[in-house]
Amino acid sequence: MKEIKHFINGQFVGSASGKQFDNINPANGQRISRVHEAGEAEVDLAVRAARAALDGPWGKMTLEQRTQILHAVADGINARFDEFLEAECLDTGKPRSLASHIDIPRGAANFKVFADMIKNVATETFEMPTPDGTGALNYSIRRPKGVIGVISPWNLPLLLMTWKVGPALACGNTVVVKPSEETPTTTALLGEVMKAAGVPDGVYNVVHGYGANSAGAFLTAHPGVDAYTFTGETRTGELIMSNAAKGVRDISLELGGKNAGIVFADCDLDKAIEGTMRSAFANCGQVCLGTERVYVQRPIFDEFVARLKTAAEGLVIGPPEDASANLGPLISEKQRNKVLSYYQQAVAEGATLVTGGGIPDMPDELKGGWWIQPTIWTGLSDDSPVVTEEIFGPCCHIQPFDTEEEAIYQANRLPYGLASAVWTENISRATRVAGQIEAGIVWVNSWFLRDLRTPFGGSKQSGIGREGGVHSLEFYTELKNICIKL
Ligand code: NAD
Ligand code: 6OD
Repeated sequence: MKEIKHFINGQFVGSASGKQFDNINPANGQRISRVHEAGEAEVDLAVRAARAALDGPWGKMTLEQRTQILHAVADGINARFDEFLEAECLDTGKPRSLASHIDIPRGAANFKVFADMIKNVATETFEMPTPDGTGALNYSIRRPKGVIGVISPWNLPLLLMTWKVGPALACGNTVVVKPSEETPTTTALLGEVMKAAGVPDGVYNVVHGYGANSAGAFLTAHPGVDAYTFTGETRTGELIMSNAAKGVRDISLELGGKNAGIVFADCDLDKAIEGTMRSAFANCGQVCLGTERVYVQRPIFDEFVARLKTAAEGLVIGPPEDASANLGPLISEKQRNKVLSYYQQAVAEGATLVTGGGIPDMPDELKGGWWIQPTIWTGLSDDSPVVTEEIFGPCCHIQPFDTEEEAIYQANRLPYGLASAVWTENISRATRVAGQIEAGIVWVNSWFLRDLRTPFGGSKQSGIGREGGVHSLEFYTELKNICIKL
């Protein structure tokens, strides 16, 4: 049986305690590998290695040397594209068509884009008059923040981990990464790529394990970490934030959402259906930016519901190796139980079940997997937990609205504020509505269209801080002003 070990100071090492856990394939419930679970000892070794590399070879490299190495990391991922693809699909069960277009290419791009960004973004200079007439010159320079703790989720494992590791390393930091216990493989594989690309030992470290009482908690309690960047549930973010408060460490939190899609009667309906299909069902609904609440203007409500139903029923449920499949399983039994409990609650509360609502009948060899039907409801009340809580499954509730004000009210009434999608061909309306939605990202006539130079993050309980473009440089560096009296 394949073993997945920690990657500490450039070496793959097992846990001193011998503790291991199973990594399960969500498509069939079978074991893929055994994963070493880090204790405090391994986390401490990883943090110390990261500190030594920061004070040593990595910290002494020129920007040009560092960014060349990060380009080599991106090239290394691309050179082993099929291995990364296979590993990501085994861990998550997601369709190959999805991972080959999004997860793996973005995993590589995250290194190149931020290596180029740090080389090309200027800092500030201010000339200043002084009473003696000689003046002063202020200029600012960026310095790495230090050792960064990166804690990542399972839904887009390589993409979301490198989205943080790429800019962190580009800015000259070193990292200790704790990937999700559900999806350890590509984060481990990246260790091999880092080594081959010439990344000095200790710059990129990986410790595996769970959150509470395990690697995640040990990492977020370790005093040797200077800042934490986290993607995951809002509740976990609160815990990490309180740990980071000790020692006044900085945090970047990308958390949960309950995102609204707003479909106006003047939209291009083909585009709105295609976009809502992706935003509700892509990655089996396990995308933080996904739309679980769809508000449709009354004149097109019935047609929208009928067309989304037809499209959802056309999704092909199947394992990654099935080239026609566009809906994989959920990540785990726990996640499926959670999603199914909302499916049951919706029916119990009197929802109209438009489609889905249960577990699909799968062939014998896939019956052990965490399959689930894409599901659409109408008719729930505003305060139903199905409409107010993040489900993170392939489902949405559709509700009619009449006025622009009502749609904006609906989008903003929950404590989350991550993303929204607005569908209208009226540019004035789009601009007006997008400006009033309380969310970090609003897409107009699209969804999950990403330009890595733009700010990304959530408002309200969906997060703290922005990453992407110069905003990543803000988080991963200390900006220092130097004032020279002339
Ligand atoms: P999660 O919070 O359960 O776990 C995320 C990571 O945190 C995992 O590595 C986990 O082991 C670790 N962790 C859990 N408890 C911990 C603790 N007490 N201390 C330290 N680490 C701990 O989230 P998940 O279930 O893996 O991911 C799904 C969630 O992530 C959803 O809520 C989704 O909306 C959110 N998400 C947000 C974004 C975003 O950009 N805003 C992106 C993707 C996912
Ligand atoms: O595209 C990104 O950079 C990003 N952070 C996406 C997040 C997706 C959430 O599931």
